Amino acid sequence: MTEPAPQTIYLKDYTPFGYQVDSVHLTFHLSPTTTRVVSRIEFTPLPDATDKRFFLHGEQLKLIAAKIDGQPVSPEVTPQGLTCDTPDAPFVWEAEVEIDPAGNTALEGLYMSNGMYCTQCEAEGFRKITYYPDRPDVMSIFTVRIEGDEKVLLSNGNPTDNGDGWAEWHDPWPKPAYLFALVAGDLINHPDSFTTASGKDVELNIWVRPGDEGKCAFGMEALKKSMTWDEEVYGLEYDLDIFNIVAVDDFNMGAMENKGLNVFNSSCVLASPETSTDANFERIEAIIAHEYFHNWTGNRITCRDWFQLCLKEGLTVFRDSQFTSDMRSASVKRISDVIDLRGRQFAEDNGPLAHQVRPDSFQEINNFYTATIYEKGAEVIGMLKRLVGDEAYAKAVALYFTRHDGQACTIEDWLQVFEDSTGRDLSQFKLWYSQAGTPRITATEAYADGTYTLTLEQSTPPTPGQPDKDPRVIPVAVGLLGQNGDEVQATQVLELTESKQSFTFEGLSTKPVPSILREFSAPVILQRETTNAERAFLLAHDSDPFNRWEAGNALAKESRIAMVLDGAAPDTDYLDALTKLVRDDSLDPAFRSLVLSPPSQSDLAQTLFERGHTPDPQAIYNAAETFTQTLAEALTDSLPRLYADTTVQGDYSPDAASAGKRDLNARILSLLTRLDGGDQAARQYAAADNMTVQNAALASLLKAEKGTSQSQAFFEQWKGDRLVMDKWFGLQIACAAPAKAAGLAESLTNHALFDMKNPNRFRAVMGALAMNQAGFHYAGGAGYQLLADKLIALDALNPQTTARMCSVFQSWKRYDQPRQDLIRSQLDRIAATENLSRDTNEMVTRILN
Ligand code: 0A1
Ligand code: ZN
Repeated sequence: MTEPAPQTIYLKDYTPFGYQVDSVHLTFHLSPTTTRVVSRIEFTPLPDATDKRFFLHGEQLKLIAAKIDGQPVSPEVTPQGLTCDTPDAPFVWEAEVEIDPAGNTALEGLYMSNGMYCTQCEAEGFRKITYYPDRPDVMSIFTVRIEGDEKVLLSNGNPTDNGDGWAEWHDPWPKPAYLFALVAGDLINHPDSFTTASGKDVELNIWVRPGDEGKCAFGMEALKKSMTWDEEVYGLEYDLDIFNIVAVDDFNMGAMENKGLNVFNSSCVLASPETSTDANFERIEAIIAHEYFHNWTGNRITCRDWFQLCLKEGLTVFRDSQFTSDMRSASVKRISDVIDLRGRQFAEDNGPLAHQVRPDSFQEINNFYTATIYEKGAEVIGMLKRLVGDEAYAKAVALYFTRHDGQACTIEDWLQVFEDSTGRDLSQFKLWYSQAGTPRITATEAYADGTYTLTLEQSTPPTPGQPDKDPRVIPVAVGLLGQNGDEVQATQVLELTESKQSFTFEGLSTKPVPSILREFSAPVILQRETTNAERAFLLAHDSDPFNRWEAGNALAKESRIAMVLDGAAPDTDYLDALTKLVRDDSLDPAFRSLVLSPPSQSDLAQTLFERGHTPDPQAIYNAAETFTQTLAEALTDSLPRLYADTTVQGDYSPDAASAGKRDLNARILSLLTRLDGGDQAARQYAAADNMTVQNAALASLLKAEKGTSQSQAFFEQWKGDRLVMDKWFGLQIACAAPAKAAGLAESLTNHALFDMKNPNRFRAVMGALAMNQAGFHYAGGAGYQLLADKLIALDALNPQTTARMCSVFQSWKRYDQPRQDLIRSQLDRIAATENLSRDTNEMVTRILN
């Protein structure tokens, strides 16, 4: 059993802290197993406080001494923190604690990674550094002194002084403790500078371990582009003299926006053509932008409490998507985002882990860094912008920054600036924050006497704790096409506010073909009786690139579903449309590649389940294989030409156009490999001078069970590079045949380079297994058992990463009884583990219920 019994925290219980924190001074005496942290904190009691308790959070700390106004005190200490009697007037709290960074495998608080010290304080890690009111609404000015032997000693804000073995930092901007950071190590910097729009010079650095300095240039360019973009698009400038980024190998998440000192998982910042794929480059650019944008949406304006997490995360994801759309192709970004949303957020919203964009209770906040908070949170911002229009959005956001700069805010504050600046009542819109679940929209149509009527009905299925849902306001972007494919009605945003509503379009000479939910204007599931002929028509003619892709995606899904359910052959009309499109050189290669990319096997499983069938992962896999083989054969004559035409010549560049071409090239290669037995892939592998083409060649070969020698060569070439080794581990499992995936994953967990303590490596192996749908769900349950074994072992070391990975079991109830029984027994086994963490306990309990 977990000790102590898990406690649920409720939004409705929010009470402000009864003291103001006027200043914080911290001194760190670094030592791997016995770091001393000395704090000197000025508190002022708030006269009107409802809760006057002086409670400071603190976990896994050894309290050496505590004083108030210089006098020793003996606080009452529990495993969660301490309480102490305090004066009624302003006072100074001083404490000295001892912590053990080297023994901290949970990677929260102060820990060590490859000999360097680093911190991760979001959400509640600061309480593992010293006693403090560790809550986001307590903001203060921090001054930090670090004493240690390391060459580089970094903290937030601006450097103020340093000497041999010490450095001091001062952050002039009030911040909550979750934005605190410290880094100390023998690091090397990649320096640069930036002059802000108002002429302020900012020193920029990316700090890495020696040997990685050649992998910083791309990240630095991304940072400077982000700084310029935020000035140009949002009018937001950087506000310190220095901006530091540090690459860390052991990190639970992608990166962290600590004020002036962003800490990055090294996989999200280090890039070079030889070691990183195009997808890595694009992701790095987006994450650097995301963390930088947090400086305003998150840091200057933060969250009142953790229930408001989407306030900073939804908005910042929305902003980084806008950035990527501006830097690259907006339509390709939108299509990729929707694929991602459906794959991760829809799965969450339609299963036992469904929760609101603003939850009203949790046990462990770390379990709520989810696709719902982040990606659906961003969709909600996108809908708001669509509803009020671009200009009104800009005005409201500007008001948000002037009204709330320096504050810890709520969703109510955010919506209020829109209400005040537009005069619009957003009470119905607010349901997007309080109701979980993905709305279904059913569209029906009628045409008579030149008038086309579109009737939309909305409903949202029950989710845990929310059986009934009210109708929301949903922006549905619609355009109409004439019979010849011309647009007869430009995109119009319909506002669906009732459970059922009709919209009319007049003056049409013939019945139009509707293009509904253009740009995916709302995160809903659109249900509509339609034909494959109409889908093919939209695939050929729709002027909205998203819906054009969507039509192809629907055709792909319907064809596969017919193959799975009826044993049908691949749909020939769809195959014809696809082969035509792939050969159409007038189309953007990235778009062609997206149209060629198959619907995910998990998405197909969910669709089958929603239509009342029990999905069989093996049958879905077989259908995918048959379809791809048939497509390859249908393209036999064109593949060599297509391969040659999409091969990018010259020096590698990660720009969007080259990356799109290489992506299409990789898909062509995988088709070609089905016909030539891997000859072309082997040649490509041998000639590869960048990771994108090397990785694509190896993937094609492994999929064809032909890549043994190349895989060995890859290992020999890259065994000294942790990030490339993650690819090597993951790719083998991703490409493994269903019957072999679990066994291969198990043998890789015994490999000398497998490291449970490194979250990237753990995810590379176990995450890849869970993503290999047919392999993970292979009859017999070896995959489930292996994952449960490893999760149980990891929980004792790193609860956060364990708990996150439990979510791969969330869709278990869609499968047949034998699989459900096998999964349940593994979940029960995890739940019964002695001393299971609060993180994992909460996840498993929610998944089981
Ligand atoms: N705020 C960061 C993500 C992050 C969240 C939690 C962490 O530890 C529990 C670490 C990082 C972001 O959105 O980038
Ligand atoms: Zn974020």
